[in-house]
Amino acid sequence: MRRATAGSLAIVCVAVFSVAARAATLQVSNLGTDSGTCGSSTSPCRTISQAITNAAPGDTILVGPGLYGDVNNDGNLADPGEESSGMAGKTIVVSKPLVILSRDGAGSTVIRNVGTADAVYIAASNVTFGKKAKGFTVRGGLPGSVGVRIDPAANNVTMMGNVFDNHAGGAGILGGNSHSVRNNWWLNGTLTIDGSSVLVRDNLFVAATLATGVGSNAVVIDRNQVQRSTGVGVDLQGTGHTVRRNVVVAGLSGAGFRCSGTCSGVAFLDNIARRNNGHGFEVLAGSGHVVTGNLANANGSSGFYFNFSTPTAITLLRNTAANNGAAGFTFPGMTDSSNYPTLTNCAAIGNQGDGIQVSGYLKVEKSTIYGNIGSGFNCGINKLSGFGSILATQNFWGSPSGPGPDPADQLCGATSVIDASSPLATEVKVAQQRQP
Ligand SMILES: [Ca+2]
Ligand SMILES: [Ca+2]
Repeated sequence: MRRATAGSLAIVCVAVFSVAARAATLQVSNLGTDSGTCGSSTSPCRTISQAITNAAPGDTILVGPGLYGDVNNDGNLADPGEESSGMAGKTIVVSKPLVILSRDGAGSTVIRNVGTADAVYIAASNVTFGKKAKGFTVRGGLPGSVGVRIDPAANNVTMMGNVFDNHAGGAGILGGNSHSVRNNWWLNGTLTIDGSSVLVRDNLFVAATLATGVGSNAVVIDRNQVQRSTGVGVDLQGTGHTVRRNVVVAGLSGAGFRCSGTCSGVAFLDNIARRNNGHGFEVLAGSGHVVTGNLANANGSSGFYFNFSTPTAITLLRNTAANNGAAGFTFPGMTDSSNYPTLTNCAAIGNQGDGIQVSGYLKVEKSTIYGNIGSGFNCGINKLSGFGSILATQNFWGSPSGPGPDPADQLCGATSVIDASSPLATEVKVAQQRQP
């Protein structure tokens, strides 16, 4: 068995080596001329599309600085030197496994889209489009146009170092699985991940939304920054996603992070939602979420707003809600005696609304709750209905003696079913892994 494996490996190695040996680099330049044989350094192609046609699978296409696509900006691709993919509604079609790079980076290499077209349509697996400092700026088009689209049948696409400036349309729609989307800038519009096992890391979104589609699965959203989104910053549907170390700041409307629709089983780890107009973290659906180490600061509404249509057990560990416009933590939906939220080592500090607002059942332990305005009533915990009960022992309330008037926060609403005994004497340190 071992011998047979070694033999198979040798065959694979020979095959890979022979492909690598054959792989060529084709040149594209604004000074080039398209032909069936263009691509050498002495006779570069004019268009990326012609180089794709001339390339063999595994080749690299190296694109010089300048303008590609709708060169004369008249809204069509019928003029000399303009891209001609041969497919309606697609400005550039990547139909083979190729590595497509710019020589000088996104700052000086621009693909101008037209109408409602997909600017870059990736129809093959194992495509690389851009690398760090070797990407493209993709911009232009009318409402309905898309910066980049990956066909659902295409897998293992790498996109790096690009600027998608889709002022009139969608930033991207990524079908297929196992892509790596790193170090790109997404300006305006929405990037929607529709596939599985996609890594989205170190991207910058400005006035844009990062979304996962209804059927998406196991998307890793890591270390991205989302600024000034016009809607929700990170808008999640689908299952099993990991959302960690992202910062969503200054959203103009809607939540920083939202989980709704088909969203289920999401891990929110060490994210920051700051100064968004809506809630910091808004979870409206699903079960099995993990919510650990997150900070919601100075958002317009609640820091953490978790509203389920059916009772759902959820544990919030090491999360801080500070200085938000409404309650620090809000649980307005149903809970029952076996499915309710538990807050451990969390902090609700200085929120305009209540520290924690809930109806039904809740457990809060080893947490810090004080300095909340409580809508003028100094409420650390506000229990909105007599139904259920709250176990809130071993918390710090702003005074060693527990809930009460300033400097402590007090209990509000149905206080008879809140057990706030055994208060702690000092603040609990919330060990968050990431702070600005
Ligand atoms: Ca034109
Ligand atoms: Ca107080």
